[in-house]
Amino acid sequence: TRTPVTVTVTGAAGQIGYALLFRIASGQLLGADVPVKLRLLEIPQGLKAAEGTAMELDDCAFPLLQGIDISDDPNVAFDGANVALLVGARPRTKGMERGDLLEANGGIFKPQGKAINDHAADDIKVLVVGNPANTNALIAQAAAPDVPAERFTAMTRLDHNRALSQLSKKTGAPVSEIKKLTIWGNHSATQYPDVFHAEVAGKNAAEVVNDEQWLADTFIPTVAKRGAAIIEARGASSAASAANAAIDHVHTWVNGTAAGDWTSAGVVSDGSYGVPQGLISSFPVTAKDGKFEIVQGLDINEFSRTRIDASVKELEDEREAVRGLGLI
Ligand code: NAX
Repeated sequence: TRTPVTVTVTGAAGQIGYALLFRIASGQLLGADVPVKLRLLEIPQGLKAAEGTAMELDDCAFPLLQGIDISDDPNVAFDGANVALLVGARPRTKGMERGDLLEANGGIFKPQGKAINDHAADDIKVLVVGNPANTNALIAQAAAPDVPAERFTAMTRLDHNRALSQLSKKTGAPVSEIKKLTIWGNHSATQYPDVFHAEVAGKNAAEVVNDEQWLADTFIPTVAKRGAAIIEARGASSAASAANAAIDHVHTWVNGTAAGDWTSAGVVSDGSYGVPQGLISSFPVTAKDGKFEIVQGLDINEFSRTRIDASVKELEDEREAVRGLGLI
């Protein structure tokens, strides 16, 4: 039998946490043969609800689940962690300026980054889900100088999956036949879902669609504003689909991408495609042997260039703001 993998989930009592924990414990995150230990991190007000979720996890009698610990102390929750899913964050409330939002989240992600630095296992992999995800990931990464920077990632897989679904509806091809879609930039309304290198049943997706107007006026805004549309319809933000994307992100990171395909993830830029080094920006990535790699050498047309640059500019502004606040 394999040694258990320790998975720490922050914001465990929240709605994404509730949709995520049962799937991790059932083996969907790492594989049906990998035992897991769960560590739940919550703020003091969330501890009781986290205990309730832990009771339900017990009641599932998952064969792979080898223990659940709950804490409000990051130093305890990240101790020995192999995978950390940073879901808990400070949401934007009415009248809150962007600077206030970044500062409030800095107060969460800086100490969590430090705790990961000091206590996590050597092979720690971090996925930041809590918004603003890219910049929160940057803050945590900057607070963890002893951890290789590429172990800190931000989630754009939900955007990727939303784009797959929209393109499938438009073309009539099943999602299984759509490859090489890319989300570029920030997980925000400026993100750019790119179909120019994508394939639909082996053909170039942009040629299959053959409708730049639809791309600009329907596809891109539908994907970028899907989160708001879910809130409008459901009265609450995306939870099960966000948890599903977090599962996909880590599963791909650990188990690799299929030959002839790639996915999207917020990873530390190496300067590729004109994205300033060190920013955590979404790129087309492959995964192999537990490492993401940015797909190199794609031609970026004018349509894409403008949109990638605009989203990257927003990330640069966020980086400037958190620098100004002394958070990185
Ligand atoms: P909830 O408000 O339901 O849950 C958040 C939980 O985090 C709460 O239980 C809260 O007590 C806890 N928490 C707050 N500060 C904490 C801290 N310092 N340490 C540990 N726990 C803490 O939010 P939920 O709907 O679960 O969403 C969580 C985050 O995911 C939000 O920031 C949200 O914006 C973000 N999302 C990111 C997405 C992405 O694609 N990257 C999509 C879905 C989602 O909107």
